[in-house]
Amino acid sequence: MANLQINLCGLTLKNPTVLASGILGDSANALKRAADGGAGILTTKSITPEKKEGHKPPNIVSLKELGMINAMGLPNPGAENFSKEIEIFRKQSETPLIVSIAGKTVNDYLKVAEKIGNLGNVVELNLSCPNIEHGMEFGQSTELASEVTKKVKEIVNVPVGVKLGPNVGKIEEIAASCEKAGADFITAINTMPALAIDLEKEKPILTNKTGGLSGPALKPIALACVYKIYKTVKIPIIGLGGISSGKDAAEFFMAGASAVGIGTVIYTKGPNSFKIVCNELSEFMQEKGYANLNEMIGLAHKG
Ligand code: RRO
Repeated sequence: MANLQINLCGLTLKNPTVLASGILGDSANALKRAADGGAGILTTKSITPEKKEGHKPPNIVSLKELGMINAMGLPNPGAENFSKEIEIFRKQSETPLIVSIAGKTVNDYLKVAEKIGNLGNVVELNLSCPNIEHGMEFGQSTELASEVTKKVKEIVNVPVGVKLGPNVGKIEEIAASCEKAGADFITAINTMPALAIDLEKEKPILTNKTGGLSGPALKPIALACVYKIYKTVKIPIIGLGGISSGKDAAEFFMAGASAVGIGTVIYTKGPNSFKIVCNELSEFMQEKGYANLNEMIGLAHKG
C-alpha cells in the first residue's frame, strides 16, 4: 500500500478520503458506518439552529451512470439534538469530524457554530445549498462569504472552511475572499442546480422542482473549479464531485486538491467506497512511482 497519509489543517488523516456532507452524516450510527468503511475524515449533514424536515418525496432522481439529482431540502435534527449524536459518535470512533453548518442568516451560522462548532475537529460552512431559499446566496457574494467566515472564525477554536458551489461567476474569487477573511480550507464543489422531467405527468419529478446534480456528470465541472481555486489560494482544497475510483481521486489531486470527498458513489457501492478508492489510488501511485500524495498535488499546473 502506498503512503496515503495527509495533513489537513494540522490534522493527520490516515487517508485523504472525506465523507461528503449529506450522506451518512445525520446520526452517530450513520457516521460510524462511514468510519467503518474507511473514511479518513467525516463531514456531518449540514446542521441548522432548529430541526428541519426537508422536502417531501420524491426528493431524489437517479440518472443512472450520470449520477443523481437531489432536493432533500436540508433535513437535519437541529443543533441541540445533533450535539448528542456527536457525543455518542465520539465514544464509538476516533475518526475525525468536520461539522457542517448551514443557515439563512449570519446569525444562524453563528448560533450553530456556538453550540456545536467545537465538538468536532473542523467546521465547514455550507455556503452553497441549491435546494432551499437563499441557500446559495452566501456562496455567491464575496462580501457575505467573507463576513460569515470572519465571524465564525471569531467564535470557534477549530479550523474553519467554506463549501462553495459551481453556480457562480468566478468561484476562485469567492474562495480568495474567504481565504482573506481567515478561512483555513475550501471545499469544492457542492451540487449543481438541475432538473428532471416526468414525461407522463408532464412536470418536474422532484417536489421541489429543481435539485442538485451530483455524481459522474459533475466531475469535469468540479475539476475545473478545483483547478481555478488552486491557482488563486494557498489554503488546502477538499475536492469533490463525482469521485468513484482511485483514478478519479488522482485527477483531483493533480488539479490541486489536498483531500477528496466521496458522496454519491456510496449509494451504489456502499460505505466501503472509501476503501475501494484508497486501494485503487494506492495501486495507481505505486504504478506511477509517487511516494506520497504531496508529490501529486497540483501536478496538472506544471508546464
Ligand atoms: O439537503 C439538501 O437538499 C442539500 C444540501 Br443542504 C446541499 O448543500 N447540497 C445538496 O445537494 N443538497
